[in-house]
Amino acid sequence: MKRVLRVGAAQLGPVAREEPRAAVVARLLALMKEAAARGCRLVVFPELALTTFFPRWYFEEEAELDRFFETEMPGPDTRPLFETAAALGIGFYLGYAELAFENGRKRRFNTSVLVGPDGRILGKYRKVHLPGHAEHEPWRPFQHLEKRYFEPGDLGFPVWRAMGGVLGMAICNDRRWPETYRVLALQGAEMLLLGYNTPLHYPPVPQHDHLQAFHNHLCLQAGAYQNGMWVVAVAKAGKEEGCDLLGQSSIVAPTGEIVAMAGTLEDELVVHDCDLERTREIREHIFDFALHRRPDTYGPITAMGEKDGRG
Ligand code: CDT
Repeated sequence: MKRVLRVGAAQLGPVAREEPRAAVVARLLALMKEAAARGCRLVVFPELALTTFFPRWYFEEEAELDRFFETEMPGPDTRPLFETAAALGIGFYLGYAELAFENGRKRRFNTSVLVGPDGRILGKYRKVHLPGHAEHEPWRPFQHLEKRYFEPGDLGFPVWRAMGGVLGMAICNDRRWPETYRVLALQGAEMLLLGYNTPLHYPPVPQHDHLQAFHNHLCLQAGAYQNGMWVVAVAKAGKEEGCDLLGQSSIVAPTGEIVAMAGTLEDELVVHDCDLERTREIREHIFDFALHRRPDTYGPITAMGEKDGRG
């Protein structure tokens, strides 16, 4: 018997630095309504979906940085997303910059939430693998200051039983790390929801620029196949403030096949009927974890060492 979750991957085109939240939310609402009209029960938006990809700038003033962050979710600008989701009976994943006040201090995370079809937050994820650099590097044509502007996520990789399946979340650079998928798969995740902002130009290793699209699919397809899970990966795409961002928003089956992909670098919805039962084809055979894994030999993966920069 099939267990189908119809999902929409809601790619966004560029968001301008001065574009107001309300304008972006209007774009997200249009995609959400289209997803609901096409029968989706879940719609996935990109990483840091409410603003331009601001880590590309070095800000001297904290107030300049603060304006890209949300102090509450939902807040006044984002509440229409939650209300519309509830009215339409559709769940969603949304990436945003989170400013939290915890243990008496300001904390910043690159965050996503999973919202149920009743408009209530089911779960939160904070990006674990933060790429880029912490100091201003003026030699770069644009910055990638995620290590300056965010703390590494402190919530691990939880899974949620929702919408008839077991769902996990990750954000952008997390998709390049096999541990992300495996930790989720070991908890039974059947589908990974992931938003991303990937510049085509990587200043430290420009000889890889022509491989950005290949590396994107390489990671998504390997992660899906080796862990027998669906992957819904959604880009913010196109030329954003002079920086070219990869598109290619994709839905990948547990076999590693790309079953749907965006064809533009603009706001675009890609829909697929994901049969969550298909995870079994992989997990009960070639990658039957209980039968074939040898965790007794994998110790160095979780041991902290000098090469982690934390040992
Ligand atoms: N947003 C994000 O994580 N982007 C990175 C860019 C490459 S590393 C500077 C990515 O992994 O796509």
